[in-house]
Amino acid sequence: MSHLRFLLATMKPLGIQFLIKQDVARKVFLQSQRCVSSGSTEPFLSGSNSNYVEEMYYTWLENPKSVHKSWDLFFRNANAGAPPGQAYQTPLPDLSKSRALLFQSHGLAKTPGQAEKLLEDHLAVQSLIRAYQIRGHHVAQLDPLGILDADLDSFVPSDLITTIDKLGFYGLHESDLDKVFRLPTTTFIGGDETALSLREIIKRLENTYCQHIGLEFMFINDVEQCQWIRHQFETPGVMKFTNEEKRTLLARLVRSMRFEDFLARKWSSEKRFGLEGCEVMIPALKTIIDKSSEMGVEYVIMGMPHRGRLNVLANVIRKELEQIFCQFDPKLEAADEGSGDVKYHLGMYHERINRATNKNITLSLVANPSHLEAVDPVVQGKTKAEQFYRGDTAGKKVMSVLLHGDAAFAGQGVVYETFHLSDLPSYTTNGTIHVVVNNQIGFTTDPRMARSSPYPTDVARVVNAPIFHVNADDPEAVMHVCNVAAEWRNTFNKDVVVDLVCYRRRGHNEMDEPMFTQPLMYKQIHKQVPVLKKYADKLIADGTVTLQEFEEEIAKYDKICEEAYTRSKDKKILHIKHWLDSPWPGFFNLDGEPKSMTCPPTGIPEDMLNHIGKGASSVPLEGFKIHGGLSRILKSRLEMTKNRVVDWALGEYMAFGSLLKEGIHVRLSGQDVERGTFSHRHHVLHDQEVDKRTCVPMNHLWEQQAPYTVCNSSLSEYGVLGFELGFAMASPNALVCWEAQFGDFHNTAQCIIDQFISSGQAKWVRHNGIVLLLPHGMEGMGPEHSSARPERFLQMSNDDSDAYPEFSAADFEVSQLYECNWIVVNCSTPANYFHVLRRQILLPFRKPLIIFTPKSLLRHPEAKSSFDEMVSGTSFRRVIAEDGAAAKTPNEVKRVIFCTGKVYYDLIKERKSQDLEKQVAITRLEQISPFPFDLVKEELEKYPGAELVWCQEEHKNIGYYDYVKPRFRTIVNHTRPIWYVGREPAAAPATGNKNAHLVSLRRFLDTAFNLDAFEGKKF
Ligand SMILES: Cc1ncc(C[n+]2csc(CCOP(=O)(O)OP(=O)(O)O)c2C)c(N)n1
Ligand SMILES: [Mg+2]
Repeated sequence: MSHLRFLLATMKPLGIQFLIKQDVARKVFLQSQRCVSSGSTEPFLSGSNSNYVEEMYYTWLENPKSVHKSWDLFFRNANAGAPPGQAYQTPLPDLSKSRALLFQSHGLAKTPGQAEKLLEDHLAVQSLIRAYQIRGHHVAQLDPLGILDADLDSFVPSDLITTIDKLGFYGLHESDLDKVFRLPTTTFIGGDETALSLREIIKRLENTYCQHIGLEFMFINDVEQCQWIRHQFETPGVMKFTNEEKRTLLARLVRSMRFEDFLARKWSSEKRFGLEGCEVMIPALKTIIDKSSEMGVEYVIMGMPHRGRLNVLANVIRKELEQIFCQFDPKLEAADEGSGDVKYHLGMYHERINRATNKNITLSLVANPSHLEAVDPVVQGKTKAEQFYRGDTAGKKVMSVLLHGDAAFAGQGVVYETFHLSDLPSYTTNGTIHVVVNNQIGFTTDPRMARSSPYPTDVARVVNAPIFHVNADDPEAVMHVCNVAAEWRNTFNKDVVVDLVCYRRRGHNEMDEPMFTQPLMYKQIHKQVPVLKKYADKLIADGTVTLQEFEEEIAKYDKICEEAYTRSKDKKILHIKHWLDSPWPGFFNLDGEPKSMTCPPTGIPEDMLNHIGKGASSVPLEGFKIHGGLSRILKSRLEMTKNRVVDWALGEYMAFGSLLKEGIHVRLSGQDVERGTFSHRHHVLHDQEVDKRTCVPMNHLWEQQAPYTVCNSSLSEYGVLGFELGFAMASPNALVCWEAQFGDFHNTAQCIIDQFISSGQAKWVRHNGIVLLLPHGMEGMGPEHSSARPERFLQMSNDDSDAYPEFSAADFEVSQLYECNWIVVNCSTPANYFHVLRRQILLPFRKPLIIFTPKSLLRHPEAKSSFDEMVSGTSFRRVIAEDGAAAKTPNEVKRVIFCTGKVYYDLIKERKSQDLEKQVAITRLEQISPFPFDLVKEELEKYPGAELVWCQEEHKNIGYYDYVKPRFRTIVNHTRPIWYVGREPAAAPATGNKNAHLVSLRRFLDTAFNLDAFEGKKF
């Protein structure tokens, strides 16, 4: 103890903050714990109490008034260096009413011994209160079936078990139950009262923490937020609902339940992933929406899995029922292009009046693939974009709601990646409400086999999101939790989780037999009275509704369903475009078609190039000191501008800067994109003398311009690419680019690429113009960092290898682009990169654009473009044909080498060194897919007698060869071979040995210019 006091005594107020930061205070108490066990001079500091002392001490450090006066005195005295045994003094009695009661019930604490007991008992009660707040959820009755433990653990904390046990644990006795205790400021169970009997304290705590709501929030590192939650749940009478509210809740449950019943009656053998067992989810969502609308939210964007999706469409979004029912008709023909999707994946967008608030509300449910949780970051990106375009920086008008299944929420890593975006300035949506349909099963797998964490929701703890578990068979408890969740989001703009602990009345889908695998659980489920009946019985019993009213409500909704069913029979055609989650008003014509089938030239006036070049070379802020190395880079940009040339970075600058002037928002996101992985971009300047002072010159280019967002992302591909895809969904008038650090890392976002980017339009008739920048190239850097896996993107391209497209020459390019699922390019010049970025916006429709971007070419002296290639009238060149000596005398050409990307520079160097410029033509494919059949054909016809070669630096089974080969053959009608030159097939995309890399390069360059290499070979 003397050690503690010594250290306490030395903690002068000014040093305390420092000590807290250094965690010295904690160590002090750890030491004090050791000291007190060997005979304490402060008698109340027994070993078991020292934790409380520590707790008190921290609380006192934060705010001396927040602890009991006795503690305040003690710590003050200790701090002032009071000798052993004298730091504690009995506080002067408070004469308030409750205090008087308190002393009455304990007997007047006149002597130090009595005072000490009083203090100890208070400490015990305070700890007890805190125990409920921290661990009460372990005791709460969360499982409606009453057979499972929502936290996967049947163990009940010993300090919260029976009254006797817990009293003993805290050194209290039954005789203390009627004693009155002053309540600490960290509880609201007293309401207006500041002291309560221990019996009442326990009763109220059990009511709050151990009934049908289990609260997890005490891990939050913010006292104000903890206090807020305690206030919302502990305040006596806080869960009272008016009769009107109860009737609305019942009516919503009727709709939810009867909708499922109706589907089950009409289509008993169809999969629909019904909500039975969690019908309360519908009123829960409606409550969240009502409350949020009341607080000013105008647009709610939702993402959800299969379970209950049709019900959400019908009863939350309010899609016309006949539109839903007609989807069950297998004979219905789709009117739209594309392959469409099953009914429980489609999205929806609906503007309507919110009946509870009489305000306008827009609801959007984002279409999603089967891949559980993949839609999470997409929803967040779309939400961010909608907030951004409305200037809703605090998320007061637009919000997202994400629904999850228990197994998926715990199992899918993208959930974690999405949570980690939640507080990043360029990615936050200012709080998401997560609702988990925790039916305590994932397909056939028990929770104990599906996760290692106690709850499926534990992932949310990483961002300090409060988690409200609630028994889904108690609709009022669910509504209270949802109201609080909506208010939480509105108050703190942070994520929150509502965990609806429920069950699944049927199998995974309606065709599955759950008794195969969960026999006991399902025996119980078969006995389980549906929540609607339970709640209706309750309301009828307490007179809130009559049986007749209840039955009328049911009959009314059944009639609505029947009538819609009849109408649905008349529907002969299905329009997927009626299920769009993100309409783009005005972008297409009224039939949803592009307004034209042309693309204007993408070049810009020379003075604009000059202006942007100067902007890219200067620092627009006064007194802003940049790094010397950067000054040199900016100077070289100015030089280039004067010389009318651009390198890669400047070409990109020209594209972005010009689009901004045209009112197009540009957003570039990815790991380290601000500087650029290869230190070439430098879009954010950092003051070398003022910490965190930054400047984005791109935002100072024009007086009137769209904003430019460039943001370093978290180290996630799946989450961030999904997010940017969602951002790009919101508006066609934005260039949204995601850059991978190296192209190969895109495969950790493969699900977004396969499920959304490549196939999104075919499934959901939804356009998306996202741009993927994937650094790619064999540079001897090893198997990683080399290949962006072009073969995979090409393999997923939908243009037919065996059919020459039947478009007219004039609109070949645009028509082909319109038909394709995405565009894959590998530009060899900065000018072409500039054009392809601009074409992305100038096209009358949107397609995803995949660009394999260079690494060494960024600084290659020859990879520069003249302004002449970028000025008005110029355009993106899908093919850059040979225009040197070979092109002048095509009949003398022996070989035409087709290639793409960086290898072109190796090839021309080699050709020059071998003096073969007349014999060998080299033509670049800049757009690989859709394959530029028309332009390649022109080239082939130009050199009728030449041998055709495809040359790539990638291994044969990697890269482009498998894609281009059949297309070349189609053009020549299989009359001429297209020989392969490149690296041998390999399992790894590149060697890790620099020398081996150079040897293989040498080898294939030799073959490329060995004009006898293919003599006598068959094709
Ligand atoms: C990424 C992914 N992996 C696997 C599946 C196959 N699958 C479909 S539903 C399901 C179980 C989902 O359980 P849960 O998240 O608890 O939702 P519930 O069906 O219980 O509502 C699985 C594994 C999938 N759809 N997505
Ligand atoms: Mg489940």
